[in-house]
Amino acid sequence: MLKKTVMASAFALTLVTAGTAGGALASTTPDDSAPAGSDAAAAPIEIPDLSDYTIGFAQVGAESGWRTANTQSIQDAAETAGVELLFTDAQGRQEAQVESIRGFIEQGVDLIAFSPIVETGWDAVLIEARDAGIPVILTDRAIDSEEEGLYETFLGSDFVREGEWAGDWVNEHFADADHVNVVELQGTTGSAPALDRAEGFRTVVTDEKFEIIASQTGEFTREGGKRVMEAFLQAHPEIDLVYAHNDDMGLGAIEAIEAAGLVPGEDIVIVTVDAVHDGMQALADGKINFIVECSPLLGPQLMDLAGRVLAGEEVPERVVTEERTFTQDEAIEALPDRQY
Ligand code: GYE
Repeated sequence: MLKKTVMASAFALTLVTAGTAGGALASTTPDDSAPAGSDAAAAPIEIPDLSDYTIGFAQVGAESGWRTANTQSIQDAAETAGVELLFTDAQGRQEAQVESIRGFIEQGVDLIAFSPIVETGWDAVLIEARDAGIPVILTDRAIDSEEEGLYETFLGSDFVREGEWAGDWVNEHFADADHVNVVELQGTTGSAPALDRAEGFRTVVTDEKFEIIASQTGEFTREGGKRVMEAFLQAHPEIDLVYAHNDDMGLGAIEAIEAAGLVPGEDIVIVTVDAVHDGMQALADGKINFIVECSPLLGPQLMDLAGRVLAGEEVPERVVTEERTFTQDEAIEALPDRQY
């Protein structure tokens, strides 16, 4: 079902700053070095006047705090650009997302953007878009395809790097430990962030003292994280570390840990990804121990890239969002100005 959002009048060349910690800053060259402890400088992103155009955006759903902030960012930036935005929510179902993309093609939108729920299974519909001459931009999540030229650019985080940063902290934190029992709450099965965050973590957490005793999807939701963590706690009396692929699942795990009479952040160390407000609060409160940021504020950059594509300009094939990590002290400092 298409929810049509008719946007307010256009503002030509409105300047929008990308925000404070982890604002959506563009970089075409991923920085593999360890993250700086301080905020990246906010670079202004120009949102172009797109009032002559219609863009279809097929969103994943509303599974997490991250997704809510991402949707808001895209809708706000579209409004600033004055573009007519056709926004759909697939409620986590790939078939629904494919259907909305087909709907956008039928309606003859000028550009399609979407965040692919899972990595595979997009060739047919993206070939249809290409045949119809409609450019596609991937935001947030990547696809895995042999087919060339299915999209103009992919704007989003480097999820492998996020997993590596989580793992680097874990290595340091448990430097003196003899044995560490790890449980992993994975994101949506087959999604780019779940696959890559699992991979990045394993690339750096290689010492044999670390044992991943359980790993299961919690679907990126709080409820899923809680349910899976309850089962983990029943099956495994000795859990030292929870690595959750997002804050929401980590927050669900906290509920399960507390219900089991244990103290999250002390009895069981918790590392998550996203750095949304509720996650940052839990970090500040000592219930989460470390968070790797994943910025959802992709709207301004998406409008910027859409404008360039629609103007027939070349755009980089990959635009990586700049991110950082947070310790407890850094979360306390960053929380008052946090945008999401
Ligand atoms: O980390 C998670 C969300 O694709 C980066 O999806 C996104 C992930 C994010 O549900 O919270």
